[in-house]
Amino acid sequence: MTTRLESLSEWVAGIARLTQAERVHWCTGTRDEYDEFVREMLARGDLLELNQDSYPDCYLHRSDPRDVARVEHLTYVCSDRKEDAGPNNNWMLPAEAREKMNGLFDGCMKGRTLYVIPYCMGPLGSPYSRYGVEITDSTYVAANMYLMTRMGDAALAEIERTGRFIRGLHSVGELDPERRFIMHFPEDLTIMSYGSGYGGNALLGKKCHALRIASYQARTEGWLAEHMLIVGVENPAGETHYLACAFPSQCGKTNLAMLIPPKSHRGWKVWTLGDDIAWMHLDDEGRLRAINPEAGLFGVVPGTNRHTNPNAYESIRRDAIFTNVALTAENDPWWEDKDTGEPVMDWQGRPYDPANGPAAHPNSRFTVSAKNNPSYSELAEAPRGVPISALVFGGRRRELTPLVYEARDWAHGVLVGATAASETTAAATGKVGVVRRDPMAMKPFCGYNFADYWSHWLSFENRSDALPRIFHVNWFRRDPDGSFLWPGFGENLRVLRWIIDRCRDRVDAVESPIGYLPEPGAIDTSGLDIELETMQELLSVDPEAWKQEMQSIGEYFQTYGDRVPQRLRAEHGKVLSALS
Ligand code: GTP
Ligand code: SPV
Ligand code: MN
Repeated sequence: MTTRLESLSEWVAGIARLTQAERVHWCTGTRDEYDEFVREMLARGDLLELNQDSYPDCYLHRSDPRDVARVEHLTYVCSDRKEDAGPNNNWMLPAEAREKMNGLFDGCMKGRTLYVIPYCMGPLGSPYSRYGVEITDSTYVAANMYLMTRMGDAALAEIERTGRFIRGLHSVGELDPERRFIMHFPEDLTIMSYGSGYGGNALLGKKCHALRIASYQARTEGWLAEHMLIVGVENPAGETHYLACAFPSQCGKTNLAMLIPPKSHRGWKVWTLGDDIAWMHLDDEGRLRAINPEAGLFGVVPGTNRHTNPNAYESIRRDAIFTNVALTAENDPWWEDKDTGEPVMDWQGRPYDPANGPAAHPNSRFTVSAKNNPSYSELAEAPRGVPISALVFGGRRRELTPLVYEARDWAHGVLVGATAASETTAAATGKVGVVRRDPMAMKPFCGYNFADYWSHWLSFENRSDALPRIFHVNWFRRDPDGSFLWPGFGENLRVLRWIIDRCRDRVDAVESPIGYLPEPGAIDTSGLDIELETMQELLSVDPEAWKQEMQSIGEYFQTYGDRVPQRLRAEHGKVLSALS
């Protein structure tokens, strides 16, 4: 027994018995311990050393090729009542799910080490932070949790003090997709995940705890747990505004959070607070304040280079774990659009052959401590977080959705979030490039019925008159040849400037049926090689196409029946009639 908290020691003992683990290791969270994890994985071949001159303390992990992404069809929310999970989630009766999972976990750690990982989501000591304990048989998970969360003794001490923690049980099992489930029991604050070693399926502090379970808790406690980056934008006068932005997986959160201002924007600075998850609470003045529950980045590798994301490129030059990238002849990691070097071995360890597809897996990832990021904000450690000026929803849409628009007010903003849609990406298994509804970028992550979630969002309207303004952006419009219309990446700062100017009432806007759009010329394009017509196209609203979109949204709302809040239907009705 390595804790004085009986509920924890009994749980661990029970799981050790069930799984027949050979050893139990309580993680302390020191660098020495991480180094030991790395040595063990190197010895077993779970990690490969990269070129230590060019990539010091960097390693490559190759997943089982059938285990490279989140598995939404195998992810369940097991609330007592099916309606509480909602049409947005797969559901199973809790007793049935437990029985199934206990069957899978029975004896699954024979001959293996069981790691106990106490962790804290959020700055240690913050009133907004929450704690969890993950049990896992994966050294890779333990090492990633060291980089991604505040884990070890300090978290355990706090758990022992309060007695409160989320229980997360994980085993890689046989990595058999037929024996793989990610189960959530929000009413019991428990997670059980079996059969995958991949990020969102296995690092239980991230999507399972900080979004699915936390969103359920946030609803009953009056706060928000969102799939949002948090970024600070400092102008040349030294004023900083904080934005929280919800884009679906692989739709640009990490890139926006780490943005480096283009050369044309001398004197501007961008500070990263978080790149994936935001927990937001109202403060005494009614302002929404955000903390990042995570302490590291689990970022998409392909597309990262010196021009698109210099901060990320710099962050992953040391102390990083790469998962499923390719290798060069020099044993450097390589990925598509790295812009330097060339692959000799693909992500599966085969000699590189373009006929086999991309050299790096399209969902290959890096794991690094957030502290590696040159633009990491000191305020990311602030217990009370930062006040949010604007909430921004977005998605990947080749057509329809303008570069940027603003909601008329909070309730309309909730509609804008609730009606977001995006093309599917390689972050989850399944077809890529299919437009699907992804409200608030939370389709895979909301731990309860979306209709209740929209009501919860709407409820903030009655609790504060200092709420952030709400916007929608789309960096991914394309011309008929498939080229992006907007340069994106660092140049997205130009759009953030308009958003901030709107929040400060410094700039007028054009009213449209879907919300406020920038006036012609209001987005600064100086120094950009972009045609006037392209800007017009990026900022136009096609009433006929939008009418169809709104009608399809009406049908989508129908699938949630009469649980959909009346207020949201009314907002939808207003937009629809403005389009007719
Ligand atoms: P998750 O970690 O899956 O939640 O993804 P994310 O939302 O953090 O997305 P990320 O920033 O990693 O970007 C995903 C992909 O989109 C990468 O390949 C980027 O290079 C690309 N991308 C990001 N921002 C832009 C942009 O402004 N324009 C274009 N064209 N591509 C972008
Ligand atoms: C996402 O898919 O949104 C990610 C990666 O951020 S994962 O940790 O797998 O969820
Ligand atoms: Mn994500």
